[in-house]
Amino acid sequence: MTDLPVIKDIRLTPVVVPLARPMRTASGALPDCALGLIDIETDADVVGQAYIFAYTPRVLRALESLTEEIKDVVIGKSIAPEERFGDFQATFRLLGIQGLLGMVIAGIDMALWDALGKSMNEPVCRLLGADPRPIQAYDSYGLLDISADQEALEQTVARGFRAIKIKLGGSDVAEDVARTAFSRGVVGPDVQIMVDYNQSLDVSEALNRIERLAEFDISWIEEPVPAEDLEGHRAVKEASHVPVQTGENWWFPAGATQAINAEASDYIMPDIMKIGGFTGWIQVADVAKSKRLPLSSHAFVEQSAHALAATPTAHWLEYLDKARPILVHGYDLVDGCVTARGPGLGIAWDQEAVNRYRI
Ligand code: SMN
Ligand code: MG
Repeated sequence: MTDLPVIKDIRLTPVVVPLARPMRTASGALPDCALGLIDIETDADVVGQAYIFAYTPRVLRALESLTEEIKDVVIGKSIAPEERFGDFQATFRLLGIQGLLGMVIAGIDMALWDALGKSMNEPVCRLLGADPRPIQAYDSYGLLDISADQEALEQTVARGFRAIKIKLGGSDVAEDVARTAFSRGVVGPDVQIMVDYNQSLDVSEALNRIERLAEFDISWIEEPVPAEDLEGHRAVKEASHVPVQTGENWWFPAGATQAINAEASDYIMPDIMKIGGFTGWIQVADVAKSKRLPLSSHAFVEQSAHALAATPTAHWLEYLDKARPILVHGYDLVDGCVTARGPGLGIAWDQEAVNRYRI
């Protein structure tokens, strides 16, 4: 057996890319998309690449300089992702790794898995023990504009999506009902509809609104109350006939385990960045398997297609295609599904676009 490539350098390139559909939520808007592109140079003919999602351009420069400050922890060592994750955990045990530091560590983890896949000429999912397979995907919308979004929803159905997610909240229940009725009217009875409150309600208001939406056949209600309110999520879950979904704001497997043990939701949807890259994800996928919890992804179309392929309780992939503007080839929808490809994550930066969107 030959030795693994050794890490020579790591950098994060901050970009702000346009969103095909700028997104409004009950807890703030995303007019465009702030990404950190991570490149890991090795001593072999392999560059590990992955991106992280910064939510706001305000933190991109901090992420760039954090990457510069912490890269020496792993430079000179092999690209073995789980070992390098352990190095970071040990280095920052006293500080803790949530927040911006955790985002960089997770990004480096994903780029290391990409490098490992490329060095073996295999897709990342195969390193996790699974062949690429089609994962059912839903189209992800923000707060709908009823006067303008009909055509977009029709296109969603025409493209073959069998589910959509819409954002609700931020105003009164009448508006929620109007948006949900409008969506159901456009997509018809055969397309599933999930709704996302982005943490904007309290328990009693959540139950009130679920009642009002009952007639529209909702497949899940997401983050009805603040993400850290595990008791609140559990209270909604116990009283609701609509399954409760949450997880995009759980930090690392420890955060996920806490929420799962609190029985906070019927379904779970870790974010592959906040959960700690592939190294964090596979631990949570294991817990989900033992508890038989349907597990969906959050954003990160490409990384999630690999992770969900290796997730025994894989449920839905969120098709929030935010990195496409800086990729040579995005991940397309085929028959309502997305399938991972290799080698590695099967992505490459479109250098001209990166130069254009770099801040
Ligand atoms: C969401 C919020 C913020 C950025 C991206 C996505 C959202 C979702 O909660 O689940 O799509
Ligand atoms: Mg959400």
